[in-house]
Amino acid sequence: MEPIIEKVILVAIARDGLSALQESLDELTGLVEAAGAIVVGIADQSRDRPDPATYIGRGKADEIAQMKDELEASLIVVDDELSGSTIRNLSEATGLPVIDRTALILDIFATRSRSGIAKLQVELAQQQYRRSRLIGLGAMLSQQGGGIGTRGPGETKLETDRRHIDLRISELRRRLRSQQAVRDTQRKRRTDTPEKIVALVGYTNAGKSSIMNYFLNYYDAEGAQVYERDMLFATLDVYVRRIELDANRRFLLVDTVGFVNRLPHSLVEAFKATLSEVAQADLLIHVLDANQDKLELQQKATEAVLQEIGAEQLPMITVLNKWDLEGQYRIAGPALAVSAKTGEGMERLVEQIDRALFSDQRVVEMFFRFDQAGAMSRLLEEAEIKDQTHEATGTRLRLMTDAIQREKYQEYIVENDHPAL
Ligand SMILES: Nc1nc2c(ncn2[C@@H]2O[C@H](COP(=O)(O)OP(=O)(O)OP(=O)(O)O)[C@@H](O)[C@H]2O)c(=O)[nH]1
Ligand SMILES: [Mg+2]
Repeated sequence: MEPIIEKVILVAIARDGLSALQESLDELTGLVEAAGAIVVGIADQSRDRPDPATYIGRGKADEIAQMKDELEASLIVVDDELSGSTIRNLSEATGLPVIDRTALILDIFATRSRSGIAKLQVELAQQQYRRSRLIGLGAMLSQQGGGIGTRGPGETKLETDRRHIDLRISELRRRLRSQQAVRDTQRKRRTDTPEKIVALVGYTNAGKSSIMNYFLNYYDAEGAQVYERDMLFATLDVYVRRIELDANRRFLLVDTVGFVNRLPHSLVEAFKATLSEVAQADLLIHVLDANQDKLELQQKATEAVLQEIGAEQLPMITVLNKWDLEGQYRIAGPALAVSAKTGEGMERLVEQIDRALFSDQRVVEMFFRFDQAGAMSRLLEEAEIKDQTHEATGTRLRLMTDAIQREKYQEYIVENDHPAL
């Protein structure tokens, strides 16, 4: 089959102002390009809520119908998740096939997945997506042929029969369960000899796999290097490698799939097994691309997914990667500047990992009189506050501390014998 280079018109509505719209469109453009297509036009519209029939208003849909030939457009990508009937209506109104944001992301995952388990997870997400849109969508998709949104593992023609899809879904679930059983056995073997787990998380293309490879090189670890590439969703599976800082201090480093804004729920759901490695970690390293002015948005996108998989409370070190490049954008909270390329900052990252994993972290209560504010502010540069109250003679704090800090600030500790909270 000839490769189809789709020419895409993006369709979006501005609900939360124009700058949010622009950011969302920039990300969507990146996703369209990651799917091997190009953007030839944008149709956006300010409105509070989508038109119930055609998402954008009828007039705007007519405009697209008018301009599509001149732009040689072959596909519309809508920056939202749509129902089957909205997709059909918009398609009829514009004369172009329509896919939504979710189908686009699923498509990228489908063309990128390599391992058996990732392929099964992607297909499960795709089948569930199709099943919930059968009404209204079927006829349109089958006309569409081999373009974006219809590609999938082992999928040549669209199965519009719901019963057929249901059978396929249970088959995929069964195969995933048995693959998962193999992984669980591997994991159990790991937990029998308890090892700390550190998981790399972050927006796609931030440099997680590159950091993994830096560690593999530097600590001469066993196991192959992982795939790193300048593209969205280069990694779609879980890679676990053992890193030995020295004979007594070792941990398992986990590299996995990157995130984007509004990662489709069906995909997160299907990737639960993969992402459970993250949820079970002892420590997260949140990797941000410091060369991106959008890094705070990317940080939020990652936090949202962490929340969805129940990993938002885990201890976390945030790193600003690609510090060797010009951008050097920062975030509000504490973060460590590093470069997986040059190794800059990596020593400090290892120190922080070391401290978080091996130095007996505990919450203690301390009291600082007002004339001890200097000592307090020194401690606050490195220890995380859980709680603070201002009293008549000073400040009472509950802090997460390590053994070194407790030793150094011993005189301020008021209830040393309390169990860790
Ligand atoms: N200059 C520079 N480039 C980097 C650095 N770290 C990673 N890169 C580049 O950034 C691109 C993405 O890196 P990956 O390690 O594949 O990113 P990832 O976070 O694993 O991405 P996904 O697997 O897609 O989620 C690659 O082209 C890397 O070579 C860095 O510190 N400096
Ligand atoms: Mg990767």
